[in-house]
Amino acid sequence: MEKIENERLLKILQHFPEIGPVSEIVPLTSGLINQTYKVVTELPGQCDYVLQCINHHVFTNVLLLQRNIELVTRHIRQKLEARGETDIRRKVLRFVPTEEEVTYYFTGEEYWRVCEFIPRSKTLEAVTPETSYLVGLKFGEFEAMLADLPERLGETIPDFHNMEFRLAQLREAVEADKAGRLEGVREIAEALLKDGDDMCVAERLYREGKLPKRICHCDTKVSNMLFDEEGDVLCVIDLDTTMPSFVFSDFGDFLRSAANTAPEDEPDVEKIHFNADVFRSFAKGYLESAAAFLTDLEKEMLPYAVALFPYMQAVRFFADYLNGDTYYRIQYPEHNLVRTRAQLKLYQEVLQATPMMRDYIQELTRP
Ligand code: GN1
Ligand code: MG
Repeated sequence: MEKIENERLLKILQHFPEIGPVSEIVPLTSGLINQTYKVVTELPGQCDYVLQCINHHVFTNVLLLQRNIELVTRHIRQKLEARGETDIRRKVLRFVPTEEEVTYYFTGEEYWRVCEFIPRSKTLEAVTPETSYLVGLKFGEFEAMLADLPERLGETIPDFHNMEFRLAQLREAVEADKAGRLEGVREIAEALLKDGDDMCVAERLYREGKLPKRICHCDTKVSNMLFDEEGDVLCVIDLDTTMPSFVFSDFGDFLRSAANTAPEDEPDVEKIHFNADVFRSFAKGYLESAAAFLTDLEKEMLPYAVALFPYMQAVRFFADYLNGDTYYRIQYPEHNLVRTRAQLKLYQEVLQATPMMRDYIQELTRP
């Protein structure tokens, strides 16, 4: 890293008094939204840290964001303590206070925060049926632990997983055609809009009072979970989008990445299939820890959740493509279009797997 950049980051770190002398700051490349670094400290026995610049164009209300995160981590820590858990430092994130006793520092332009780096932990980039069972258990437990959080959380991104809202954004993008890209990809817009009504069923049931919102993680990819050296799950990370949502968010979005046989931006759609084994083991783990608080309707609608997320992601990627790539970081000019096609293909594969998923969920939830 450049010397000037390094000095700038060191200055920011000075506002977090508990951090001792730093020997190195290393960029951590992951995530499409926030800029993240590992801060290696000098003294033996002192933990390392993760320094992050919060993308406040995405998370416009940083106060609300950090309040949510503080409430969530405190609640989980209390639960872990209450059940006599050991090594809690590695099982829930801890954010470091600034000299003002808040968990973010504002430079006048940017918001920064620091959390402890969890030692001897790793992320997995892909899952096997075995690991997806463990991840299912853990995300189900995460929701279960937060089911009795007394405080109300705000929406860190308003309408984040609101399908009606995402479709409205797509319609606007089609209408405006800001980047002049619609010609030639019109059939994608049509394919997406044709299924719009079906995919908005959760929002309608919510208005009718038939579906609840609960506190969900809303970014349940496998890379947002830390494992220890033995391959056991340690802790859930990336809590930025933890907010009230349908439980479909956590169930569906996990399988969107984990049960895809190819990356989310695979250019060759023939490689994209839905991995039924990953689905089954994740569903089994998830329902083992979440079934107790889910309603029958929520359980019955889990296959819908699995279709909803590739569909929603296709809508979001495509709207961003039409808008001229203003939201997702891209690596090449057509990246968002490639991502859209890949998600659309996954959506179609999931629809074909729906009868199988229905049978399996029924089997798991039969009294
Ligand atoms: C973004 O930054 P990252 O990779 O955690 C996005 C998710 C998308 C994902 C697609 C705040 O997540 O909703 O599913 O990209 N997060 C936000 O890769 O928009
Ligand atoms: Mg994220």
